[in-house]
Amino acid sequence: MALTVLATGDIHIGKKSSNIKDDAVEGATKYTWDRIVDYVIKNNVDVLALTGDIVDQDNRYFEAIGPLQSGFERLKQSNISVYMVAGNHDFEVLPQLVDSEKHSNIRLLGANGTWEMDTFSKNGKNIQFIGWSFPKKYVSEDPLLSFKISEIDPNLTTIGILHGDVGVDNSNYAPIDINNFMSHSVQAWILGHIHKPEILNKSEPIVYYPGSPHALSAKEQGIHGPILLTINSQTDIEIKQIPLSPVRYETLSVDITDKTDEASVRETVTSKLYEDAQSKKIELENVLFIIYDLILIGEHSKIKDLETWVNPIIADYDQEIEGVATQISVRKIELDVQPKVENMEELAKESSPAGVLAKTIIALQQGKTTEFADNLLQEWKSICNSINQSGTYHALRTTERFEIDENQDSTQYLLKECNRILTELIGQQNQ
Ligand SMILES: [Mn+2]
Repeated sequence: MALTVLATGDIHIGKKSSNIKDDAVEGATKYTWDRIVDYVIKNNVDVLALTGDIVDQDNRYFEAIGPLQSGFERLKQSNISVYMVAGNHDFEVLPQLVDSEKHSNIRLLGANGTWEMDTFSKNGKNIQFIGWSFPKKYVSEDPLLSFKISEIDPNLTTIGILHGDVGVDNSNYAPIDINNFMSHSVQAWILGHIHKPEILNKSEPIVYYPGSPHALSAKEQGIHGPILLTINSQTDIEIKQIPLSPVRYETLSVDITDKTDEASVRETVTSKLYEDAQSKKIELENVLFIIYDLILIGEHSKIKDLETWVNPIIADYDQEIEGVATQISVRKIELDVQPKVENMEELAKESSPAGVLAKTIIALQQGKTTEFADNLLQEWKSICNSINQSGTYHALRTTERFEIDENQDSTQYLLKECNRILTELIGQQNQ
C-alpha cells in the first residue's frame, strides 16, 4: 500500500473568519484544526505535515495549547506521525507547544533556522522529511542557499516542508528563488506562507502551496483545504485537494438591466445568489458559510434607488441551500452599473456636466482620455505625492507608498465613477 501524507499550513489558530456571526464556533480556525485531525484519523493517513504559521501569534499560546495538544494526543493514539516547521508567525510559540517527550509522534524540523531530516518508516516503506524553521520573525535570505543535509538517501522519496515567499526577492519572510528547489534530490516541496492554493511546479520536483485550510477573509476565495499526497513511488506522487474549510468566499456579478423596480431587483439578486451557490453544491459538503461579494452590472437609470434597495441584503440575508447545511450571505455590494442613456454619442456633444461625463466614458472605454479625466488624474497624483511626503505617514513610508497605477486601476476607477455620477445626474433630470 502506498504511504499517504496530508499537508497543510497557515492554520493561524487563534484567528476567525471575517464576516460571519460572532458566536459561530465554526468560524474559528481551531475548528478546522479538529477537522484536519478527524480527517487524518478517519482516512488512515500515515503522516500529517504542517508547513508553519499553525498558531497565529505568540499571544495565542493559551488559546492554541488546548486544541493542539489534544489533537496531537488523538493522532498519537491512532499511531499517526506529524512533521512540521515553524513560520514567521509561530517561530517562537510553536517549539514551545511541541512537547516531544509527551508526544513521540510529533517532530518539529529545523529549529532555529537549520536544515534537518528525519526518516518516516512504515510497512517497509520510507519517506525522508526535510525541513527548515523560521528562527526569528524576519528572514531576508533564501533558506535554500544554506541547504545542507549530507545524509539524504537519493533512492528514497524525500519531501521538503518549508515556510517562505517564493518569487519575492525583497521579502522579509524568507524569499525563495524557485530555481533553488531544482538542485536537490527532493521529489516534493510543500510550502507555507501564501494562503492561496497554488501549484508552482507540477513535477520533478513538485512545488506546491496548499494554501490556508480555513478561508479567513474575502481575499481567500474559492475552495480551501489541505492536500493529500499519495506516494505510489518516488516518481509517482498523486496530489488531491481536500475541501475542509467551513467557510468559503466568492464573488458574483449580477446583471440588473431591465429590472426597474425594487421587487424585481431583489428577486433577481437572491435567485442569482442561490443559483450560483446551488451550482457549487458538490463542493459544499463541508462548507457551513458561503459569503459573497456581490457586483451589480448592466444598465440602470436609478442608481441611488438601486443602492437603497439592495443594501439591506448585507445585514439581513441569510438563506440555507437545500440539501446541504450551507448558509448563503452577502458581505459587500459593489455597483458597476452603466447609466441608461438612449444615445451616448449625442449626449457627448453637449457641454453640460452630463455631456462631459458621457464624452469621458466613451474615451476611457476606447483606451483614450479627455481633458476632464487628465485633470482628475493629475490632481489624484499630486494628492498621492503630498500623502507620501507627509510627516504623519513617516512610519509607513519605509514599507509602503501610496501609488496610483496610471494604466489600469485608475482608469477603471475613473470610468466606474463617471458611470455612477452620470446615472445619478440623469436620474435627477428624470424626476
Ligand atoms: Mn507566514
